[in-house]
Amino acid sequence: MFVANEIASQPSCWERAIELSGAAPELPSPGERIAVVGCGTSLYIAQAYAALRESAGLGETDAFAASEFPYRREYDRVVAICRSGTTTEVLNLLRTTSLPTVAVTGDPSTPIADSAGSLVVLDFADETSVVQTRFATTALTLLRAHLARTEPSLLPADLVAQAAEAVNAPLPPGAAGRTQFTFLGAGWTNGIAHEAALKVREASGSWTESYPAMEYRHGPISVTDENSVVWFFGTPPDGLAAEVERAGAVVSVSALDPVADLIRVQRLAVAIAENKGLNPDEPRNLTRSVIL
Ligand code: F1P
Repeated sequence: MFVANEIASQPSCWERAIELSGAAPELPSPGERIAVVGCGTSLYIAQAYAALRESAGLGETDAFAASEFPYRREYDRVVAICRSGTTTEVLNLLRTTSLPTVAVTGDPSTPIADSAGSLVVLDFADETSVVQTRFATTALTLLRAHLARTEPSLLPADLVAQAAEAVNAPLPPGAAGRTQFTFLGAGWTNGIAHEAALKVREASGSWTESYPAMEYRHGPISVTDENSVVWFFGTPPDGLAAEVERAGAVVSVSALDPVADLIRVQRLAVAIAENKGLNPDEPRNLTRSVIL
């Protein structure tokens, strides 16, 4: 199974990304007004990065699906995230915008090389799998480590060790046998929650949802029962984890860094697929790169 090996290789990929972040002058400087774009997983990584950068006061940062870019707005730079280097919406945007662009990609031998103004190449984190795991987390670690050069608190000093812990950490007992999965975040971890939901959806063909944690009380909790798993990234709002547990859900609250905790979700996605007799390397109706 390709995806299981790619999941396990994340600690060493993150280590290389942190090293590379010191030698990536193409990435935005503090104060620049930037737009970050991607599709699918890459969009959710863009959302996490945008919220992290803006909340740290490092510059106005908006995230968009590449298909939804607001062409009338002015930005100092567009940052595109694209593992394959071939996703149609990303290439269209890079080719049509007059703004300066930089792309973070896994494969510099693809059309993105001629479409973006500059490239940051994470070929060491590229993947064989359709379902993205290590490219996404490595791209986020690179971007986060680059921000941490100005604001060190954004990157835990033991992040790589936490990733190694997450590769082997126990999964919530009984979670892989459940049928409905909800991921909750706040601030920058909303992007992580969306990516977690996409991962379980893609790899295991399960019904998944994601919300800001405080929003869960405003409706979604009404369908929580003994078929549910509810996964918190970061500290849950007061009383919510207990409330969700009372409703019958398996609850995950972890002390790990949220991106390290995403590794546990990737492993959960594989475990659910195996329980259902599915091959997570062959998600239904999905291709490694979506070309329209
Ligand atoms: C975008 C994407 C992935 C998805 C699948 C198909 O890829 O939608 O998010 O998991 O692999 O492609 P990319 O633009 O980053 O290559």
